[in-house]
Amino acid sequence: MTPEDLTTRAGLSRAITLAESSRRDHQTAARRLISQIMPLTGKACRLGVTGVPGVGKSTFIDTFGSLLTSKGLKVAVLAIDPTSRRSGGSILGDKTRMAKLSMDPGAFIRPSPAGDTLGGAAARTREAMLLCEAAGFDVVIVETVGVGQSETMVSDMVDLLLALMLPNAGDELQGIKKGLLEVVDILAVNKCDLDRKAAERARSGYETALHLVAPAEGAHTAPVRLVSGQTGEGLEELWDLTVRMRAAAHASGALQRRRALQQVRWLDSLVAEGLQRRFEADPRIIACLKDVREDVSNGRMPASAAADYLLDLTAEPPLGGRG
Ligand SMILES: Nc1nc2c(ncn2[C@@H]2O[C@H](COP(=O)(O)OP(=O)(O)O)[C@@H](O)[C@H]2O)c(=O)[nH]1
Ligand SMILES: [Mg+2]
Repeated sequence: MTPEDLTTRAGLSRAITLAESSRRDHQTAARRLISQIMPLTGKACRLGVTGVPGVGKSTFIDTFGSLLTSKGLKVAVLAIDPTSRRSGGSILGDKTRMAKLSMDPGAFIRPSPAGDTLGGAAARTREAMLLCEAAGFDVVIVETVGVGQSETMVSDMVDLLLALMLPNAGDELQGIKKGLLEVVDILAVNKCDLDRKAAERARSGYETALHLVAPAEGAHTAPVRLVSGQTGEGLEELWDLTVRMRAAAHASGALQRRRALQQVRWLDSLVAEGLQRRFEADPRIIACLKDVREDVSNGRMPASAAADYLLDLTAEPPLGGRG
């Protein structure tokens, strides 16, 4: 495939499929394509959207995305789905919840593949994001369910992370994850059409919680807004806020630093995964790993000594290798 192929929707879809494939020749072709398109990437506004199931992510993305396409922006929607392995389903499997956007010629929706690992899913989503940018999309929305490490992972590939929250503050605040508060850039209390008063109470609750985790040196805390994905209330203001925050981060250099850090962390995680795969595929490890694990589990060998033993094994050049 060549970069020109990305100008059609079908071509973009095929390129993403190529990047998702585990076949080695596909991987090689995808890597080559991604290297070629690098100069065309990086201009899009990368926006993460997270929240528990039922908070209204699909409905929100449908309305918000439609608002953006009505402004002439091209919008791509991708997903990192930590639940797809277990359920076999995927976040964007229910395109019915994005009825408007899935019919919109200005939008591209890509259901998440049934991933093997969260890290693997994240790597594919990053590549899909680059392909969408090269295809000319102005806004790339990465959706994730707030499960496990997924929101940290999304925050690590976007410019801004938006968390949608339910308006029933009392119960919700108990369960809000500190990890989320630390990585969120904008918090939106969704479904504010249901109960205005409750939504306002939720807002001040979240504001308090955000101040508590804020870094001491007067750094900014995430703003909290009220929105309704159903009625569209607050979405225009939310987009304005997004644009303003991103422009400010660009002007201060914070956006460039964030992206540079993301690239290096991505490199590190690719290297770590590659080493892990190489380790697990090493015949010397395959030959003894089961026994060593058993020895560790029976307490015959301390885990630390066992790890040293295995790592020392692979530090030697492979049999028939060098020399
Ligand atoms: N009243 C109200 N209901 C909403 C709103 N957004 C979503 N819903 C409803 O909440 C339920 C879950 O929405 P969905 O978008 O599928 O949530 P997701 O699981 O986070 O993707 C559906 O029944 C929606 O109709 C909203 O802004 N207001
Ligand atoms: Mg959904």
